[in-house]
Amino acid sequence: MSSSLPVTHYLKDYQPSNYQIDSIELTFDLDPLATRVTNVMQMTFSPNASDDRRLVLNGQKITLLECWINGNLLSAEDYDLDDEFLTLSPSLDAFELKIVTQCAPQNNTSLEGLYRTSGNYCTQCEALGFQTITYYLDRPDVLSFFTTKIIADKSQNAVLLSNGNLVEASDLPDGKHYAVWHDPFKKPCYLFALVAGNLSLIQDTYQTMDGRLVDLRIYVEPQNIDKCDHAMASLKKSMQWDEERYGLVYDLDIYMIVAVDDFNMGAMENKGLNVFNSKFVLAKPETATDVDYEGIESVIAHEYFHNWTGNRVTCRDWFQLTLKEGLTVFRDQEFTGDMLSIPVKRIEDVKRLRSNQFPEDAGPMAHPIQPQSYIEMNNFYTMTVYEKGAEVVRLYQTLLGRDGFRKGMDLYFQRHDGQAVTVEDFRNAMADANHVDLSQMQAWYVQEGTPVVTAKTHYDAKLQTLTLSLEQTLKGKVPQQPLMIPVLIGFMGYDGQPLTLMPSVQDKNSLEERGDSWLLKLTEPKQDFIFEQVATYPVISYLRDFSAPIILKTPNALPELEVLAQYDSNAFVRWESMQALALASMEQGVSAYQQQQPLTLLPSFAAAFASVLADSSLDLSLKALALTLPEMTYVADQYTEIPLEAIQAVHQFTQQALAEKFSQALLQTYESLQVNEPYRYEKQAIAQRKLKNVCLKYLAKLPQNLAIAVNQFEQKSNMTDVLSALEVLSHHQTADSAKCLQAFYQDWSKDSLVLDKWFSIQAAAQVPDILAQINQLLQHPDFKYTNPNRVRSVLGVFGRLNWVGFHQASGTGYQLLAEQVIKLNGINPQIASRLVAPLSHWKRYDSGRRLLMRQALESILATENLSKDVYEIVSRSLA
Ligand code: 0A1
Ligand code: ZN
Repeated sequence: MSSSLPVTHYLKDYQPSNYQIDSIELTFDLDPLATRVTNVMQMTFSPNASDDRRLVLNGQKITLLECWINGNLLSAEDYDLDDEFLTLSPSLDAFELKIVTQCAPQNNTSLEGLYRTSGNYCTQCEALGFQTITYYLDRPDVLSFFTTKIIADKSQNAVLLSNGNLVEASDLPDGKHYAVWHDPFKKPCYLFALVAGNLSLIQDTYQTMDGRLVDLRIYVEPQNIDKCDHAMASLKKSMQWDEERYGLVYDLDIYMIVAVDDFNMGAMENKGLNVFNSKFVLAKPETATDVDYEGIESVIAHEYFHNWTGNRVTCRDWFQLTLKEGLTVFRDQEFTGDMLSIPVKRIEDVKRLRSNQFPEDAGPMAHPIQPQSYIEMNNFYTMTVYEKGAEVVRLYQTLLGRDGFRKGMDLYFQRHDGQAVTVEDFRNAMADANHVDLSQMQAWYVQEGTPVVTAKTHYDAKLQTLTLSLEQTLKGKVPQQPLMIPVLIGFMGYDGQPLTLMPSVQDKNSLEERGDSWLLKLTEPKQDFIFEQVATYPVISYLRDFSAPIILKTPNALPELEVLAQYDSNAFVRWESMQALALASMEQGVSAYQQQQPLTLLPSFAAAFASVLADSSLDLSLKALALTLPEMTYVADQYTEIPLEAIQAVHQFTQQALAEKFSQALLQTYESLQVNEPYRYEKQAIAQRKLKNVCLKYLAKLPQNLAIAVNQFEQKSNMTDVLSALEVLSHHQTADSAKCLQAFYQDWSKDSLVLDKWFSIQAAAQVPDILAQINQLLQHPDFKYTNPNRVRSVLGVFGRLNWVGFHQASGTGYQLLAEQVIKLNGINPQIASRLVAPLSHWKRYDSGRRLLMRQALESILATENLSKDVYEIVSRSLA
């Protein structure tokens, strides 16, 4: 760390800006090592509570060349300049401020601000990157009209793009040319973008529901021009969906997407000019899997949806990030559900939430969806802000219904179009549009941790009443403010027949009928819900559709889980019950392992597995999900101190035992799903591939079946099947496996996204000498520290997905990760800091690992010139 401790920023310190920037004219004279930026701003003083006249502009890593006020050049005595701020003391209420600076995009490996990727120029300004381009009031509540002139060498930069509409373009002497773009919508600077380079494009049009034609363009490197069709189709579907579902229409005449190879995140919603990680644009059947196709469809939708939820209505300050991200993730989830399958999407989202967000919320980085403080804002683009944020938005829809939610959205836009607002503004719009009091929802925004709800039942056979008691706790305690938790439940007999039960009269306010379910509204720390005229004790289906982001402890035991897994009308609960049975099986396995008893499958789990496998009425995607075991890390989450070796042994045993026990049925299912059709990204075809590859994974646990995987690999039908085959082979160090990996490299070494898959598969492999393998990958000529996708494909995958390899008892995995974090800290702090997470959960492991993980974290903390990004995560982890 540098000598002074980094500054913490607090939500409670928010103050409106004392200056506004009415318009900004930017001129970029692009040069790899000396780009000159001229920034002319029309400023007005707008006194805030502090009564301060000083104008404090943000600016970092740029060289100030000139500064002018109303045409007068300032001298160094006229301002204060340090590493972060340029402070002026203007005496006028309205004036023109002109600032000329220089920067070197070629040397910018942080991929924040203006940088180079594959020889092209591009920008990334969210959250606070604009201040590395020019001096500015870099905060989302300062909205301005942007005009951008780009001047560049024409042969190297045929394409010159910025936000809004092209207003002028022409050639200049010396082989240069320029373009001027004007954005007619006021925006915060984090939505600014510039792209220049030699790019190819595909074009299409979309006719909006009010009859305007929008010019749609996707720009990519020339070699990728054959991989843009799916992205374009996804964009058009998104535009249509947002019109149909929310009445939201696109507002500019042009919508551009640019795909770049070097990008820290998934994509960025810059107004009219989205910049995407190429991973979320490029696809053709030979190169992209179903998961990639779905990822593209949903990220394209996500960025498109931001045009209203984020851009037209933006955030007052960065603590409100979930206002745009939680809402936009919710919208993209709903979109994907509508495009593919609502229950499948719901289950996938819950899996993601549980395996990524729940641990974050239980670890040292836990924070509310509206964080109250940060050191480095970029560290708060988290699963909590995004995914839990989306769950909280979903709560409004669950409580108000789809129509009520839509009314709230309408009012939100009516009130706040063109403004920078807060999560309270969103909640008030939802409440006011529906004439309800939603003030209790506030607790979801400010309290961290996953709520635990414990359900208990009492059946009174004489009175024929069933009392269901729900009790909520947060971090083991009664929450400071009880949360409003909607719990959707249903009833059935032990024969699987649905039952209709009626609540007692006094419960009517806290209960709502929803189809064949009841929505219980838990608002107190503890609450009883009473049902009357209950002839026999029913099976209760809890938390249908995962109606709240909680951990629900139910009294359901194996017999109830078996009934639910087989008969529940709710697909989520059926899947959940299968998971619970699998978990029960593995938990008893862990105990057996610890007592050195032989491992067995729990009979009720094996029976349920058999019946799912044989069920011909079940949707194939749901079947694939039901037959997939919970991940080892999910099993680990059930323990206070993780019994790693036991979980690994039991997980391995369970897969093996199922493969042996059901080899016939699995093989039959596998073969029945072998279709000789060209790849289509379509629900049924996706489901078939998914189930087929789940079967393959089990089958490959038996050595005699490895040939099936080799055969599937060699067919080269599509990347989904090729990669699934390669993945199962990668865990076996056989000649076949080596041959397939080699062949894959030969085929794809020139396609960076496919090559990432080759790196990932090897980084995730469950092989004994994984450390040597990781080191080899790091030394491979195609490994690049400056490319985030490549780094994630090795180090991200190793730390997050190779649970057993990373947690080797010797601690070599921890050391390796720490060394790599230190190395990346100097190259790209955002990427370095994101790699730390797997070490941060050290307190949950056994004493040996605990010590080694802590030492690894301490070695990072002891590094000189540690970035704020890494410092914040490591210091919180060690606290
Ligand atoms: N707003 C983008 C994600 C994003 C966030 C931060 C970035 O740099 C630090 C880049 C992109 C989204 O939600 O899609
Ligand atoms: Zn977003």
